[in-house]
Amino acid sequence: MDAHHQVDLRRTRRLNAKPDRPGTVVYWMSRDQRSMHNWALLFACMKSNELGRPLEVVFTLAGSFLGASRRHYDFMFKGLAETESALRRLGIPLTVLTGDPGVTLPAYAIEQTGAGAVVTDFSPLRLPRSWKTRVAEALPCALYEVDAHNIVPAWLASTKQEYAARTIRPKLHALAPAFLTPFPEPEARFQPSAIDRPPVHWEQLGGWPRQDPPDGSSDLLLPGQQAGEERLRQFIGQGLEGYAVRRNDPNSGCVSRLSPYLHFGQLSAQHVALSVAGSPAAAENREAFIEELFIRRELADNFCLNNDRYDHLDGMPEWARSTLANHGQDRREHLYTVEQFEHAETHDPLWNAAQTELVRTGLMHGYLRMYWAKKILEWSPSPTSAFEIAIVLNDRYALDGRDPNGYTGIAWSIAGLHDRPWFERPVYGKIRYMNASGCARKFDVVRYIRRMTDLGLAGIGW
Ligand code: FAD
Ligand code: FO1
Repeated sequence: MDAHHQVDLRRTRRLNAKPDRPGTVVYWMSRDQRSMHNWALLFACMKSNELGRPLEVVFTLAGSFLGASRRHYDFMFKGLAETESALRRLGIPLTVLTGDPGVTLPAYAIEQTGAGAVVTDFSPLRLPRSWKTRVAEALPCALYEVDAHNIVPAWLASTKQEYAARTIRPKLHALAPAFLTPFPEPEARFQPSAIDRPPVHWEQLGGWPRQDPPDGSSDLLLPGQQAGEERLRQFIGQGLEGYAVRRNDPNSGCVSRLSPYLHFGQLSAQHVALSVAGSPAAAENREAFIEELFIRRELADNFCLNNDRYDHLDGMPEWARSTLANHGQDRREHLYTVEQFEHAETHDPLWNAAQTELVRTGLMHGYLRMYWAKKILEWSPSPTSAFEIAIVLNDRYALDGRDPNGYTGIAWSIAGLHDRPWFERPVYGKIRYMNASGCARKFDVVRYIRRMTDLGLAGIGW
């Protein structure tokens, strides 16, 4: 099998009406920062063979990206450096351009490569979409977009904003047999000739924020494709078997912690899904995991792709905005500023422990993320400010922040997205409520708090 015949063209779409020309093929890598299991790279490879021209990869470093801080750039650069080496072994150079991608990418493609076709990966977020609109316009050749992130291409799964998991699930399951297929082996090959480009000096790259936020830690997950593969292997060996029953217990170690690798595209969700599906774990665990990785994750891309206001209260369902407005004047028992939230200075030890986990490790367990966001709603002056605070803190500290999953998770917790009205209560209105005693029924809250606070970082190992 070779890449030539393996890329389903429904994974690709044109972003302008310009033709391919004789010239280098550029893969403008953004969301899918890996050399393996990458349909955008495979399609670019296919184009390069078709045109008989070399292939090169370009990453546009966009200065400050949606509140990202040093921990994110460190994670991203280490992963990209590994990808650069792997690509070089395939005869494909990787170049980094610094500045506004809407300007730097077309200038490079025209002046340095005489590009014949440009291929990029897909993101539903507004910022990368706005870069692409400008690049599509400025290029003299075709710009193709390939959904290398989702198992089912987001534009094929559904053309409208879905109501909930229950409405997108049958659509995704119907398309899964066509798309949840193995990757060709070997993957990227056959590009006709290599071009010579200087290696990237990652440590010398400028134009990104070097500061970590206060209280940050450097003891984070190991970045990169290989570290992601290792984590996947460990999870399949040790955590997956408890996933269906114990995933909501933050002390159990039964979640994958793969989200940072998936966010930066250091791992392919399709590869993860195939690995889990082929594992010896019990069906209930495989199915529960694939429900999150496939259905919930692709529902989040569907939401951001089809709702430009994915990160604002005014983009939320009508019933939720109206119930929150009805309770806008309700008395809040506690009110905190963004700084108090940030420094884990609330009256609630469980909330503070969850915030500490986020700040120290760049991760927060998924069950606590819901509790964390709902309490921000309860203790903020308005739902609008709660929405903003949750996004700022998530994007500043979470290694997987600035992701459709994050905007969707916050919208679900605070503004009823993909959920239904519940019993009415103060502040929340009909938004689903959560409290600490509910958490205590699910897991050993005291143990979790002790792990996050008393034991400090050394005790946070899962
Ligand atoms: P696992 O349970 O091992 O799941 C495997 C994968 O499935 C995850 O890596 C993720 O890609 C996907 N997944 C799991 N749960 C969800 C979900 N609820 N929605 C969509 N995809 C899911 N996820 C992010 O990737 N980035 C974020 O910034 C983010 N912020 C969130 C904020 C809030 C308030 C909430 C409620 C959820 C947020 N999520 C976010 C979704 C989810 O909590 C995380 O994806 C999950 O906790 C990551 O841990 P894991 O990899 O161990 O998950
Ligand atoms: N993608 C880029 O193409 N250029 C960047 O400079 C860049 C920075 C960046 C920083 C943090 C982060 O979490 C992601 C970042 N990405 C960058 C990746 C990518 O654009 C996003 O992950 C997706 O758009 C999310 O859908």
